[in-house]
Amino acid sequence: MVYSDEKGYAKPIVIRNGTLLKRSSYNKEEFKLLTPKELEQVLTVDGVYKLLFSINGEFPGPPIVVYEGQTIEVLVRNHLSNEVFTVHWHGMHQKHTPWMDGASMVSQCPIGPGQSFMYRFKADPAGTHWYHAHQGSMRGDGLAGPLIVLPRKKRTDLTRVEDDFIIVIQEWSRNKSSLENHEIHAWNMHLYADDFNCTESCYIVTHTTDGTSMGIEPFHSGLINGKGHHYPDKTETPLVPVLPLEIFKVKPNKNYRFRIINAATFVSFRLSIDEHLLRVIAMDGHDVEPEAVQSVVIASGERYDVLVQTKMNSRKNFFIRAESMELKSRYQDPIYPGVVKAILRYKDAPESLPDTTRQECTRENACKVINCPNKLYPEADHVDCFSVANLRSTQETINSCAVPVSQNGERIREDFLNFHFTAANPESPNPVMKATINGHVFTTPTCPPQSTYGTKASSCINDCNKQECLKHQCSCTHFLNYENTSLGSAVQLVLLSRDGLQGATDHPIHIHGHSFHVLKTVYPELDPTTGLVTNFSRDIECESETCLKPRWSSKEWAGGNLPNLNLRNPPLKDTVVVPRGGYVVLRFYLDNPGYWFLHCHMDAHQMEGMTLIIKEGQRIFHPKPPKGFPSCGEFTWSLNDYKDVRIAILGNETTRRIVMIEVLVRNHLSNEVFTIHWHGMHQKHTPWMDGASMVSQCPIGPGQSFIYRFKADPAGNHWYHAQQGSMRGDGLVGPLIVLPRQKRTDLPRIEDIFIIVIQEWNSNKSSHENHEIHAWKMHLYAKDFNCTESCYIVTHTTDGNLMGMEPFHSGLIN
Ligand SMILES: [Cu+2]
Repeated sequence: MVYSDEKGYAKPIVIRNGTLLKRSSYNKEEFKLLTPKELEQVLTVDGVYKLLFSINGEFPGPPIVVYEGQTIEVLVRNHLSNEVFTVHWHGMHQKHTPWMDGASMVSQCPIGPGQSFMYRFKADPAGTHWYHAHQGSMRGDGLAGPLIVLPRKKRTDLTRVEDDFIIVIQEWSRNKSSLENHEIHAWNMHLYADDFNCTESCYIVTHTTDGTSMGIEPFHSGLINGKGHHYPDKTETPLVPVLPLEIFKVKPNKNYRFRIINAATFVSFRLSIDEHLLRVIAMDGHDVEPEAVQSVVIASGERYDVLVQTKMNSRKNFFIRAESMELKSRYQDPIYPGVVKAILRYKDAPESLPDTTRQECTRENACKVINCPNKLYPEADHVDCFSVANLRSTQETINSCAVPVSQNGERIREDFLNFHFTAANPESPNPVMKATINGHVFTTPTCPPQSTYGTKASSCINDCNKQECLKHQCSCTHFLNYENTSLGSAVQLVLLSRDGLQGATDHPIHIHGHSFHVLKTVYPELDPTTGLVTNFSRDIECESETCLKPRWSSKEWAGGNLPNLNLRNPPLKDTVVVPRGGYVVLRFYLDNPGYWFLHCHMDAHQMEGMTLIIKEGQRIFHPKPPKGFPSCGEFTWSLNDYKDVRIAILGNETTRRIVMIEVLVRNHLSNEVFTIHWHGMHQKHTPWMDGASMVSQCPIGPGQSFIYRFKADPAGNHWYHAQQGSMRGDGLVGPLIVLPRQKRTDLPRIEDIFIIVIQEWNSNKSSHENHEIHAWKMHLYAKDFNCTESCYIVTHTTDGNLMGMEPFHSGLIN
């Protein structure tokens, strides 16, 4: 929570006695009331100070609204100090422009700090879509926004809509930035991440009603259009009631369209409006026959368009509410789910919070819920579940996008993809489980296959065929290869989530470059009274418990012949939830040559390896990228290449021994780029080895490597450190000691040499946050933005010079 004064200086906002106040002076404890206009400009989020990414100063990013078929042109400029990213246009088919898909290291290289990239593509298909960063976990901290493509032809089967609203819903990790969360996932520490110290109590994973693990990560807060409350203990009382919620203003007896986008990194939400029905009219942008429900369950990446008819006479406020799917503890005791709220405000309603509740579901008046993650709820919940496969495309949708069927009675190519957790060594007493597809942990290519041509393209890929992937887990660049399946033909995918683990869960699976028809969804067998899973679907057989090679339990079903597929009017989607122990059957036509990501939209799973690349059509059929399309890759030069440099360095002194320093730097970070500066080295004849980012070289991207090679000169105590943003402040440093050839003779004999690396340490904030804090001139307040105990006041040296511009936290030696 920050506001900018008229001079452009940012200042924090504090909460005193339930009121939001702004600090008006940096060297006094002085606060003033925020005007309503000022409050409107503040990103209050959930009331906690945290690094977030904004697009054009907005959070979520500004909506892009266009007409179907128009050319969208977006200039993306990266103003971050260390991070790279791309922007994926979720829902867009990118026909003829596969290199505009924004999948980092698949369609393009990421956009570096200070760089820009022009996206240009056709708005197709119409509907509610969105855009988000496709690099590390950055979309979770703000790099996302709505993308609405209006149809050229209006739907005729709907009543007149008074207004069109957008709901971007997401969870919000209040303690940690997405950069930290990413590393926490990589180290499998998310189970402990609520409070590593277990100060009050340790976090234990939660479950849905059918026993599936759901809260693998603790739920902190939820946001609707960037606003939300934190509910401690998950009860109905917010921590800071004064924080604004998003308000949707309506008039009585009208129809409103809500375009709901789940931008969460992890959480599925059950969304409803108190005392109002939702009429679902579209999913992932594609029209369906209207279906009235009490709530929709929306998973990460999905979109639902609903119509809401307002009451005849009302001057009230109603809650728009969404709940996470966690309903039971590990021990099957009921728990409170995470809650997100916004307000539906009727004309002339008071400016107060609603006092409404969600419809009580009873035997006489059961609640209809669409897209439950399970087949049914326990009997006592009185919830009627309705799968997305039960919805029907409108005739218009089917006319413009026919259901894929086999041509000339040939068998349809069919592939099974199991989204599960497997171990490289399942026999070990403590096997490390990784999110995989058919046992393949995805490794990112070191150059994007879509925009890389020639021999380089194959060297960027870690080939799965060279590995033993059939017996147990392997790590490689996993492809679903349709290269030899004719373009234009229909293909079928069977997506399942099957393993013997307690940790197994439902996965929202997203396919780039396509919308697909959902022909069937099957859930595992349940006990109707308890709602617990009793058996996985028997339609599928596995070769072992790990299930690397699933197949139909009945041979006649192969090749697209599974019974009870809806081939008449199935819904079209681009993201679909695969229930644990069940499966989803989908089809699409191979009509879009290119490389397309297929992955779980739960960020942690995607990052861990639940990803593959579809190769559609042979390379010669892929549209070539425009001239000057940026490239990236490794920089590994041979000693032979270094020969000329050596000659320059050595000159006539070829007889003398010269020490060359050779360091291979590999960037294993997910989002950050950096260079290494060799502080003290003269770099004579090798000025491009100085490691000054954007002076001597481009920074080293995530997954990339770079060989530094230079002469150790002069002798003495030197050091090396990252020269990018403020990263050296968080550990990218070390000593570089160059011993002299000739010993000093004027000193006594030395028994041992010690190195002391001394530095200050900011225990509250990462270098990334500090960098931004500086950029916004907020460091004077940074000790505690809330001034909880007292506000920080700048300190001075003995002669009165300003010294402690930033509060000193800790210091470290080595
Ligand atoms: Cu997943």
